[in-house]
Amino acid sequence: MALKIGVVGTGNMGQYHLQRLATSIANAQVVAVSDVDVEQAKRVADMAGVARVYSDGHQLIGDDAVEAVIVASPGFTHEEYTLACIAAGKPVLCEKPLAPTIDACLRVLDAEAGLSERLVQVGFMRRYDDGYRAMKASVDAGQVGTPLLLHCAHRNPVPPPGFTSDMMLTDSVVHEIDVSRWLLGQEIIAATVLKPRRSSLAAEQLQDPQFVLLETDGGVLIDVESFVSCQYGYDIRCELVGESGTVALPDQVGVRLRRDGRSSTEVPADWRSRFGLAYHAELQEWVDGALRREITGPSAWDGYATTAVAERCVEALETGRRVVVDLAERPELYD
Ligand code: ISE
Repeated sequence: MALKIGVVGTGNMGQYHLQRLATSIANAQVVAVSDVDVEQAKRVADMAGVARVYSDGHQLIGDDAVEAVIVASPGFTHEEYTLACIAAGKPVLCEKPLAPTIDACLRVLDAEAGLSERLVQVGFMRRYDDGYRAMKASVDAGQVGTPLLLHCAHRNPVPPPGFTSDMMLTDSVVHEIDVSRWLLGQEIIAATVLKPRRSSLAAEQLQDPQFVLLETDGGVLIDVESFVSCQYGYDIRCELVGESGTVALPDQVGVRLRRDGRSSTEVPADWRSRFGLAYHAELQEWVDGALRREITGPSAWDGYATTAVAERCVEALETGRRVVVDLAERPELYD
């Protein structure tokens, strides 16, 4: 039996998920879409053969034909739609961020924490990447001993129009914040953001690159280079240093080409090509979990903790100071 899904938001991410759901995800059927731009929603619905189209996400969530919801609308709308899904008792996969502010995330946590089951999953797809999963398996098996340091780089060739220095933290580094917490099983307790020399190729308004230093409650130091105008491709790196060895993400090699005296591999163009398989695994596991009413992916707590750290990173960028992250008490539902 297929899970009947409604997709809120038919922009880039909504269409990206829809296409995959329509072509390669088992046991899933998109039955409704919504977008404030209802003409666009109709075009997307026609292409995907979806009959029910709404201009208001709340109507979609209230539709009895919809059993589970993907929220892929702009970040500032995530709180209201996720709260509506919780109130309707429907599983929801909410694209990151869970909500753009700490207070908004806490409202979602409060709404879900009183339930006996989790309904909310946040779209941190890196946890579904084979490379990161292999790293975590290695760390958990004790192959490199107690973790001490984590070195990360997040490089985009060029930023999208309107990208800001703050977004380098809240939109990009937020992935490293989530995946570090998950790899280490630790929370981040402080953040410092340093400003290296600006790239002359960066857009005028951007402090690019940035160097982020995070401290965990287990004493691990995490450094993240955020560089969104690196020019050459989409490059994600991660190496964990433990007491007895190191473990790192593999290069995403398609084929290795040797010619003209050189040996080369391609660098992915963007996150879609780099994390396409991870997005697939994320969706399939979410669909399977929603059918069993057992949501296991990144939780509302993870969404809250990452937004909390990202907000403190923005403060650290602005002030040049080390900023402490104070998390709320974690509700039992997330243990
Ligand atoms: C974008 O929003 C993403 O989520 C990508 O995964 C990330 O690599 C990129 O930097 C963000 O802007």
